Amino acid sequence: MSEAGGGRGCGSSVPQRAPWSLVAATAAFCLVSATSVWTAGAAPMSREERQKLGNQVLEMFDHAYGNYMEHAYPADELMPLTCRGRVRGQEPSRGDVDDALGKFSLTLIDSLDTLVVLNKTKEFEDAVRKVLRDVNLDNDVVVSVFETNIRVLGGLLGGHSLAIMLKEKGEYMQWYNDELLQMAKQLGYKLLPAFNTTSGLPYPRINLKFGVRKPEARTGTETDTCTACAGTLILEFAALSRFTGATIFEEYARKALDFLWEKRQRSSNLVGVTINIHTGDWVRKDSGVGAGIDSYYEYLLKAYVLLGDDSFLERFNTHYDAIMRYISQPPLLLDVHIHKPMLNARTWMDALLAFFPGLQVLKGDIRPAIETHEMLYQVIKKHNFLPEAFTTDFRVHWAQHPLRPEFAESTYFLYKATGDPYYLEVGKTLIENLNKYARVPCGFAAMKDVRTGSHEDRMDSFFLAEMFKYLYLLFADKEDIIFDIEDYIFTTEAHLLPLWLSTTNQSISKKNTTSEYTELDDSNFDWTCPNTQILFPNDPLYAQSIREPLKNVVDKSCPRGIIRVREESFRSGAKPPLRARDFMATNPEHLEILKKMGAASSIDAEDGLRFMQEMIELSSQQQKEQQLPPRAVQIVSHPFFGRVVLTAGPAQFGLDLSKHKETRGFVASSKPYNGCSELTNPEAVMGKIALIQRGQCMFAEKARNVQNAGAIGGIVIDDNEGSSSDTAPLFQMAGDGKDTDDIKIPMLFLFSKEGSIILDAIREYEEVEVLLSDKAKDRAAILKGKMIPSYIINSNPEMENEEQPSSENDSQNQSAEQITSSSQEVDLVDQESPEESSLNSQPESPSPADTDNAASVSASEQNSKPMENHETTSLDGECTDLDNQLQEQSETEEDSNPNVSWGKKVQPIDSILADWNEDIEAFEMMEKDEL
Ligand code: DMJ
Repeated sequence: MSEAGGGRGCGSSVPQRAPWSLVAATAAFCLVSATSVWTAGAAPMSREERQKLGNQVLEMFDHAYGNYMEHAYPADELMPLTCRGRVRGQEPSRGDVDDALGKFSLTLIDSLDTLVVLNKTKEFEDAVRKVLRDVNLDNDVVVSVFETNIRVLGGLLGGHSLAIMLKEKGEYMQWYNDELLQMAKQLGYKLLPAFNTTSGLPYPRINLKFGVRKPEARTGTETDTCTACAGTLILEFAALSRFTGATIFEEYARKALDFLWEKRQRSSNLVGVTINIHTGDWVRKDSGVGAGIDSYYEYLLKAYVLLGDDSFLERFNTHYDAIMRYISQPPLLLDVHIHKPMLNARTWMDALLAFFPGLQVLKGDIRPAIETHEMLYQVIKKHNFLPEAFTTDFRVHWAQHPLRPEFAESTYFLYKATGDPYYLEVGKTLIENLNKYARVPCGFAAMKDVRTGSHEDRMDSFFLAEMFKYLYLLFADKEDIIFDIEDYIFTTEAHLLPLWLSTTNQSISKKNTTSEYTELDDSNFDWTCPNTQILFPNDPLYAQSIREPLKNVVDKSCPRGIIRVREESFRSGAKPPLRARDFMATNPEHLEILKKMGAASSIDAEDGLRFMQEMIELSSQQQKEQQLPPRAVQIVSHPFFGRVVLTAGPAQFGLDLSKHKETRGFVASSKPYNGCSELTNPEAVMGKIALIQRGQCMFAEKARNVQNAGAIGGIVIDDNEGSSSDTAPLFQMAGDGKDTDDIKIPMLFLFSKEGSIILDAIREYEEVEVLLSDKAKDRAAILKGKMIPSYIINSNPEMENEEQPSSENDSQNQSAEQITSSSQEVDLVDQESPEESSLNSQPESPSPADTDNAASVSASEQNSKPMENHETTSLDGECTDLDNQLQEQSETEEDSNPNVSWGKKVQPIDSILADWNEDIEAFEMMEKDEL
């Protein structure tokens, strides 16, 4: 262990030792001590079961990595639905997401140190040889500086760190001569031109061959970057400098960090999401701990851990204090405005913030970490995965989930700190969900919509770099890992850098530090001292006691910290404040209260502020509520067996699938196909789900005609050729302006591309059975009582290979008899939840026919936005409508006002409320008019 640190004192009760020693070393201590004293709460997990889960993680990794190597390498990433490599330029552009792809075999490099952690030393040796033989870093391709740094530079350095460790052990990598480090250095020099700005903040993108600003570079005109993009370099750059002795990298990364620190909003000590790299002005002044900022905070604390430089700890503590003061509303973490930190900037949270509880563990602040983690876990339990964004009342805001690892990361660190077996059970659920819902024959596919269970043809490299590491480490004992993990620090991409770097080539450490530090008095650190009482609780039920009150938080309405406290005080008899949801324009008392809200008292002011916020939230909520969520059409007959899930639009009439059991039936085309007159083939659609073409009459008319013919449901297929839910926003089918209560059957809408999958399936297999539901069903439930091939049931991948149809023809020729003869009766007669089912529904290995079908499900890689999310375009990019509204408002404020103190909650509310006075007057006018 490095002797780094001796950080800022936190009062006499806390040792003058860097908090990082509370990271690896003490987390391990907690693990040992806590498990040995564990007496109640979650039942301890036996070593046998932990090993079983660890082995499951290994098998899953093999499935992901093996398919990448077999079907995608040397491409950057695997497309798991079409089972091929993603090559930039050969697929439709996905915008910024593609900036991670530099034609440098990204997934292989990102996986290097995972191989060693998972004890796959031989495979690591092979992988390193492949990187050295095949990877070219001199491609004419524009990549993200941030992504290239954390994934590729970090991957090479992590690989190098473990290669030299193995070499020293004397068995593997004996031939290794720092070749990965040389590549890392070459890449480091390629990234340096990005720093050619007066501020020292890097350009967000660089051309690997031509750098920036040359005409051939096709980049260098950008003016803005995200805070995390500029502030997540120090670990990799400092490691590169210290490994090689070339000081320039660490110097550049330090300069960028110094600049960000200088630009923090001085009264709130928060940073915004994006900054102008030339002027240093904040472009987006909202501030949270998720997208756009996350790893900036992470790297300040970890830079202190790795480099032992007090200034980083001091900066981190200052920011942390501000985060806990303004952003943290346990269990929520809500973005605020840097100039008006009492004002929430959003009513939703993003999935990237799930790393934060892990960082809080490293910091030693366990209680809020447990609370936020528990809240996130409940969201996961509701949707199987953490949606990219979810509202403060835990509804899905952006339904995608690209298999992000942040929650697994926090689970691992919380387990290390508390030793509470509860976190092992959490990890087990993550494993089960990945296998149940994301596993496909050729890897693991990102969720396109967690509500419907539909997939995207994408498996990001971070899934291999991070997810499998954290899950494996969660269940591993010390002896399961061939080196001491506590000698390393995890980068934001979970690459491992050795802590001994802190004592190597230290000469550069402070050379370029431009900031001056004012001593902050201890009150600034109330939130931040690692509290040994909390970190090493004697009470084995400590974590459980914190989780308990939050058990049902997701099922109830959002518990906003400030509101909760206020409400408690009103229980004592005083009149409760007027809430937006109760407001009635015709109630004079309400109008009177509203008027008073603009008055002098800070309590009234607070009520006024909240009322206005709630009004905004309420109106956006009401808008959303008029929109029904998307539905799922799942093909359940042979050979699909539930694997093909199509995202469908709902109807404002007919059976509501969210309230009723799903409808299952064979499909039949209606005649006439447009369904605009009485059907001429009622015998064909009777008892079936009718397929109808869009157009020529109202949706409701089509529904009535197929219902009259005896259909049990209807699917309207778009007549607009080539349309797809991948590229067009879904919509709901409206009624015809008349009473539609007579329509009793469920009706769903499919775009042409999705619809043609069903039509093709009919051509191919004649009998096609589908399930119409609000969410794709677990395959175990679908297959209940069915005769199914054993390769579907059997979870052993080798068995899959033995029994799967070996070619397209084999697959297609497989008759019903053949299926029956090689099948097992699944004896699950009545409805049973997927979780209860003993059927292990591992998917079979791919056959070309299967993957073709899967391919057409997600043929386009455009990110589609589910209906609920019409305002959201990108987590890293633009804001929501509400964001923009509030942002515009805050942009009129001065950039920084050192005279304003946000230290006390009451004071700023008055000044914030002044901004709302006009609105309140407008309200009064409006009410008068109505009266
Ligand atoms: C990873 O690439 C890194 O963890 C990064 O800091 C942000 N998140 C992605 C995975 O979600």
